[in-house]
Amino acid sequence: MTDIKKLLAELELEAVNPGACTGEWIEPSERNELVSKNPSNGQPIASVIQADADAYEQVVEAAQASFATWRMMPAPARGEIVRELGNELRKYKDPLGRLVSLEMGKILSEGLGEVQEMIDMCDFAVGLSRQLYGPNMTSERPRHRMYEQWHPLGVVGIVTAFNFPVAVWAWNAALAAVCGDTMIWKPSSSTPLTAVAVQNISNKIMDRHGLSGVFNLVIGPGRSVGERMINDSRVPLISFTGSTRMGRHVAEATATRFGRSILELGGNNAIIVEPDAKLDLVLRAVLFAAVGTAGQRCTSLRRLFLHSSIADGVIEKLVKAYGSITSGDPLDESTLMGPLVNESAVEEHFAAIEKAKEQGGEVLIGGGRPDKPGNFVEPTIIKCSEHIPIACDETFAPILYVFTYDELEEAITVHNSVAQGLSSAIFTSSVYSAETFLSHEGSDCGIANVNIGTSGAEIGGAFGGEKETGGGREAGSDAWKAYMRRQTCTINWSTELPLAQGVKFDVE
Ligand code: UN1
Repeated sequence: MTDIKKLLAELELEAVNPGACTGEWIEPSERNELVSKNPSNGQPIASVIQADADAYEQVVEAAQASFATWRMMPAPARGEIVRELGNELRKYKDPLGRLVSLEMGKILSEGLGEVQEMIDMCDFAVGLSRQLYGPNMTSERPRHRMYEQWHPLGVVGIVTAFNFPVAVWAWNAALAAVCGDTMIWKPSSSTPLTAVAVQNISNKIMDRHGLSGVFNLVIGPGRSVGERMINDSRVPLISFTGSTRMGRHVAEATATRFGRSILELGGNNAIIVEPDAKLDLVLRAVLFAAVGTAGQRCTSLRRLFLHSSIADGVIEKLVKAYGSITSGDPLDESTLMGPLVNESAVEEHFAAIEKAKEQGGEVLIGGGRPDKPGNFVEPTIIKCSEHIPIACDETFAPILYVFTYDELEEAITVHNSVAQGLSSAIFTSSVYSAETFLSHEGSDCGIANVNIGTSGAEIGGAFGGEKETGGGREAGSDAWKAYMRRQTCTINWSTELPLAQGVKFDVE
């Protein structure tokens, strides 16, 4: 049993916490309390006073003011501060991982993994702080030099979802910080305490350097605080993780004011299993991707395409494995699946199962609600003889739709027929099948794996997807470029003024 009081104290959380911070915590004048509840039993953990318009204003002003000095600090010096943040997170990995599990409901190993993802991101950003490169181009004009450089962008708004309450902040914050941006984090209202805990940790580092206003926090409702931020022209970039419906709204709001957005929206991820696949790997990958995090990852496996020659055997083994999944307290080390985030997620889970049945799907296992308090559901497998309409929707729950196919090309066509395009995978030993899946006529997703499930990506790659997933890229590779502005510079060191394209424009 986790001693909740002790855990909160370790992370410097109170029973009631202020919900806005610039380094200094801000007490809003109105007392609008948000109670964070444990999704495993519905019990309150602690609460946060939500930010009001005044608190938001103070935070934006602080973020803008600190941008003026932060951007002038050499990037490797900013990297040094991010290195310290990574080290501090190493110290707090255990309690912070526990709090993620307690408040969000993912199992402890995944809660700890999420903090590790933050640490990895800090390490990555430290290296990057010496590599914010721009290329040199060869000029067509004599004694001219042309090159590209990158400048910090300004204040970045980071809107995160409940399912990765801290890692997705780190994807954005570590990059934005080394790029010279300051930022405002609006976490999900379902996970305010983890955000306060992370802010406490970053405050320690910034205090050490006499800095504030770089990492800022506003906790408050999307309809007031979130709306204010996405429409605020003082915030040139909004990085948004959440539903496709909200993402469309964010895209419109930012585009109207010529702001930028990074969108990480819904997925509808699938695995294709070829006849020559190593089935023991398939089984483990499917279980982790479909049942892990109770199906509440953007990368969770929702659709499984089995070649008809191996389908019956795989289904039989999967059903057996599902039967032995233990659900319960995510902090108990024997638990494999925790609860869903709230009661409406439970309702959506059952509504999707009902629709699937109406559309001809056959529930092979699951479909029920365990007899215990909390937002628990049974992980569910639904066999479908065709690609039914409900399989085109993303339901944030542990429901797996299973289909059979005969030709790989046919499976890829159906695979790509959904509106979302985040993560995808094929299991095969054949170079032909793997390369077909990875080719221009293969998977249309932002992430395409071979013999690895759809979830659990490393931070080193760019993370994100196509179509209704929003097109954004975060974390590794060159995702940092979205947090900076590009400048093309041409320098003439000759005594002439030749014009490009051979244009003559001389006065007598
Ligand atoms: C998300 O679900 O929003 O690839 C992020 C993964 C994790 C990140 C998921 N590294 O499953």
